[in-house]
Amino acid sequence: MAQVTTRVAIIGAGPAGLLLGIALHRAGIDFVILENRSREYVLGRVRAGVLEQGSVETLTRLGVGDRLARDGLVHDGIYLQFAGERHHVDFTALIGRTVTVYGQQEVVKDLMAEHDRLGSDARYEVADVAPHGLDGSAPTVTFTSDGRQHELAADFVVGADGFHGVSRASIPADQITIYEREYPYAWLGILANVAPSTDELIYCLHEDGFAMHSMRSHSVSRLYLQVDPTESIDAWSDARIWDALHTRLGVPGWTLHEGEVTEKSITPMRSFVASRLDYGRLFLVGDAGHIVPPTGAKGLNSALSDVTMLAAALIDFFAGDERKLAEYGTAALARQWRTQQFSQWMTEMLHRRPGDNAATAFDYRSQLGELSYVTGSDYAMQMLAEQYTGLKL
Ligand code: RFL
Ligand code: PHB
Repeated sequence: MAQVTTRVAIIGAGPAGLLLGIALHRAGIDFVILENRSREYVLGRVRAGVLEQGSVETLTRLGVGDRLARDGLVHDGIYLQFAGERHHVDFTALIGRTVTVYGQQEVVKDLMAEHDRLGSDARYEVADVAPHGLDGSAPTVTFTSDGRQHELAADFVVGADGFHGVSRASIPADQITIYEREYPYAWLGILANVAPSTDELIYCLHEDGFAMHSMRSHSVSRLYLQVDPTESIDAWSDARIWDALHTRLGVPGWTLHEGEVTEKSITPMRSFVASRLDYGRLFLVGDAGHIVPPTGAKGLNSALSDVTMLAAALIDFFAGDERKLAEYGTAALARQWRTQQFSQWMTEMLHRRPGDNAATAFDYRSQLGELSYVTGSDYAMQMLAEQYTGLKL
C-alpha cells in the first residue's frame, strides 16, 4: 500500500475543498485533496451563480479574484415580482452592499488553475475513499487510485465531499442527528445563449408557480421554473419552457429574449442540517454538513464561509492556539441556522404550494400580502438586503 503523510486530508474538490487547500497553502500548511470524479466532470457541473460580498472578499484576499474582478457582474439589488408587477430592492441604497453574479463553474475553474500553478497534490478519479481513526489523534484516509491501494495519514480530515459524500456518513449514527425537510416542488433550470433580458435577477411568484431570471454573463442567461419534483425533464421541451417563462415572468412593456438552450436539469429542493460539523479529527464544510434550497442563493456562499472559519481555526491550531478549532462546529452551525431560516423564508414566500384547494388559495393570497409588505417597507427590504448580501462571519 502506498503511504503519504500530510497535515490536512481534504475529501472533495468542489468549491469548499479547493478553497480550503488554497487558504492552507497561503499559511504554509500541507494538504492533499482527494476527489472521486474527474476534473472535467467537476468543472462541468452547472450550479450556483451569486456571490455574497464576503465571498468576493475572501476569494480576492486569497489571490483568486482576478478574473472575478474582471468578469463578475456587480449587482446593486434584485427584483421581486408578484401580481404582475416588478419591484426593485436596491441593496446599495438600503445598506450599501452588493452581490456579484459569477458562476460556481468559474469559481471552480479559478481555484483549479491556482492549484495547478501551486503544484498542489490534488488527486482526481480516486475510488473507495474511506476515513479511519477519526476519534483518535492519528486519522487516515484510504483510497484506490490507478488500481493501487493508498493510505493518507493526516492530523485532520476535512469532509468537503458534498451531500452524498462519505465524511458525514463516517460519524457514528448515534453521535449525529439530521434535521431536514423537503419541499413539494423542484427547480427546472436552463442555461441559454442569449443576452439577459434584465439588468438584475428577477425572483417571481406567479399563479402558475415560481420563476426566476438570472444570468452568467452579458451573453448567457440562466432561468428557472418551479416544477413538480416528480416531473421528468423529457416532458419539458425548450418551447414549453420558454412558454412558461414568458407567462410567469411577463410584465407589460418588457420582452423576454429567447436563445439556444445549452443545458437543462431539474433539482429537488431540501433543507438539511447535521447536528454537528466536527467529530474527533473530522470537520465538515459546505454541503457535506448542510443544504439549503437555492432561493436565497446561499449554498455556495455558506460553503465558502465555513471554509473561511475552518481555515482560520486550523491556522491558529498549527500556531499553537486550539480555541477556534474547538469552537468551529458551534460557530459554523450558529451562522448556518440563520442562513437556513432566510433560505426557507425566501423559498416559502416565492413558491406556490401544490394543490388547488381553499388552503392553497389562501396561502397564495397571504404570500402576495407578504410580498406587498416586504416591497413596501424599507425596514423589511433592509432585512432582506442584509441577509441576501451576506451575514458577517
Ligand atoms: P460540492 O460542490 O458538492 O463538492 C463536493 C465534492 O466532493 C466530491 N465527492 C467525493 N470526493 C471523494 N470521495 C467521495 N466519496 C466523494 N463524494 C463526493 C464531489 O464529486 C464534489 O466534487 O460541495 P461544496 O464544495 O460543499 O460546495 C457546495 C455547493 O456546490 C452547493 O452548495 C451549491 O452548488 C448548491 N446548489 C446551488 N446553490 C445555489 O446557491 N444556487 C444554485 O442555483 C444551486 N444549484 C446546487 C445547485 C446544488 C446542486 N446539487 C448538489 C445537486 C444545483 C445542484 C444540482
Ligand atoms: C443562479 O444564477 O443559478 C442562481 C441565482 C440566484 C439564486 C439561485 C440560483 O437564488
